[in-house]
Amino acid sequence: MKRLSAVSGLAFSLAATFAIVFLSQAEPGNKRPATTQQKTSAKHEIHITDQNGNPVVSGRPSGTGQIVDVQVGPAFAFDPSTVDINVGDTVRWTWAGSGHSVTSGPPCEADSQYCSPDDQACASGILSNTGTVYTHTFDQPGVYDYFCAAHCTFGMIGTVNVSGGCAPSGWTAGPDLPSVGTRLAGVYFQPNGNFYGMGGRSSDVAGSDFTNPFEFDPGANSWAIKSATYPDNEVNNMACGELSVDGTSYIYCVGGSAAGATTATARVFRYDPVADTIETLDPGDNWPGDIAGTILPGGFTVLNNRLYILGGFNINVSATSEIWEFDPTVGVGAKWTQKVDTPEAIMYAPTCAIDGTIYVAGASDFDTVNLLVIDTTNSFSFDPVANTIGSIAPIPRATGETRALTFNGQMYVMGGGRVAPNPSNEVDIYDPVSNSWTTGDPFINGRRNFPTDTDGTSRIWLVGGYDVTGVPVASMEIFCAAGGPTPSPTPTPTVTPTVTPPVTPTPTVTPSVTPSVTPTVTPSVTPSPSPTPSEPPPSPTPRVTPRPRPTPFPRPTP
Ligand SMILES: [Cu+2]
Repeated sequence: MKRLSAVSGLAFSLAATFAIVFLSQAEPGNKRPATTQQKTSAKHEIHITDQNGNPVVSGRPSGTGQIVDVQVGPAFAFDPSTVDINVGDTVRWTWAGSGHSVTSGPPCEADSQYCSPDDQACASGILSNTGTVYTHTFDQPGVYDYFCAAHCTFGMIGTVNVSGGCAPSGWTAGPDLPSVGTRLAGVYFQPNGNFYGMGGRSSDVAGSDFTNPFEFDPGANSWAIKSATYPDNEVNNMACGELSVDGTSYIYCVGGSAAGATTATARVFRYDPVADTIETLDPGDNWPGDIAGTILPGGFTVLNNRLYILGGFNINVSATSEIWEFDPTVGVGAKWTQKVDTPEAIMYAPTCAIDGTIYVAGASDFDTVNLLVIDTTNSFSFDPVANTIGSIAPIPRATGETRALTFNGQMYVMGGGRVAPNPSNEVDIYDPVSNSWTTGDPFINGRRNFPTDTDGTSRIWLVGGYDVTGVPVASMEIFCAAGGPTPSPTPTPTVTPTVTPPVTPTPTVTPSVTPSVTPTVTPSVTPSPSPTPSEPPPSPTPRVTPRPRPTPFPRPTP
């Protein structure tokens, strides 16, 4: 409580500092176009070569251990704003304007993973001037966001997609979770590269709830039980995600229930995996979606340093439709904002975020007649900024009680479901650009209610859950895209002036600037298919049809 107040106070003073910085920066020549013109010529004076003396193609690696260049400024942009590199490559940022920083973290909150000028005091957002050069070598695959501390709110943000670093390609078995376990939340924690199983339980019997986080270290290929202890036993079916506050990243977890219970908590806690400590937030920050005290979080995902919870399960009563947004950086009582309702009530819903849009595909529903959790093909998109719902092509199979992951700009819906033939091992892939579905490599053992997450480019982890017979298991499976499924396009000497300009509409970024190569066109540049809010969402197919009798389903055990 005390700490949170200090944090928000600091955030405020930081914001004030940035505002001052911006104002002073804007003083000389307030006319942006003029400034831009002036500094565009400066851009051409930067000639960078690689270790072999060859000109470096901006934003694109040409092999292993390469240096990739990004220009900082002079306008409020990084150029290119997105680079795709391989593990072991280095990004070299060169300042073509003054008063900017490279600060790692989800915009606009530092996470202290790297920052200019020297990786020190990242949260203070030190600004540097023209001519500054800052480099960072990326040793782990993943999606690394960064921003300028002075101009983040003006859209001065960038992304480094790092691929590779694992082998062999495809699914392989990993080491068992230290216990059989189900209903954990899986979180990949980028600052230390580990995968966490948060909460959960070893059986459906009361008292079987886990008391400590599980940590998987991909480098050591082993699991550990951490020392930090959960604040209570209502740790099943939590909504968890990595969020940063004032230079530190945490795993925030919301809600949950105890094994065998029909009530649910609204409390929020955060786990610091580096310090191995858990802190419960002020009750004033409890999730308002569970005012009833019986509602579990539905689908959840992180976008722009906010955790979103879509729908929920009013235990053994009904699925729910509220969407809530959690911002960890603001004061007690102000963190939660209610958004538009989901088009149909959803629970245990596969949810992920791609390029600013949140997607749901497949979700559990509650059959209020037979009092059963069932699978559906409910699918839709949600734009948190416009606060609108859009329609998407529905997932081709019914599922639920699983997660969706964002992997190289696509949505991966991981197995799940409980209505025959589920639980499944199928991986359904949604491409938001083409609004279409394909299937990926299935994992080995069908399951549901299991923790899973990804580094975003190369690896997916999943473990535990209920197997096809409904029994909690400990087995782990690991997916690797060794070469990276979306290799950078090869440089072409041909002049292609018709390229899609990068997303930031700053005057400096004109296609004519680099006529000799095809600029890296990244998926994030392409706008998501605009959801058509006017259209009704796809009609749900709730599969209320009774299942074949031979497999009687027990009363749900949330
Ligand atoms: Cu800046």
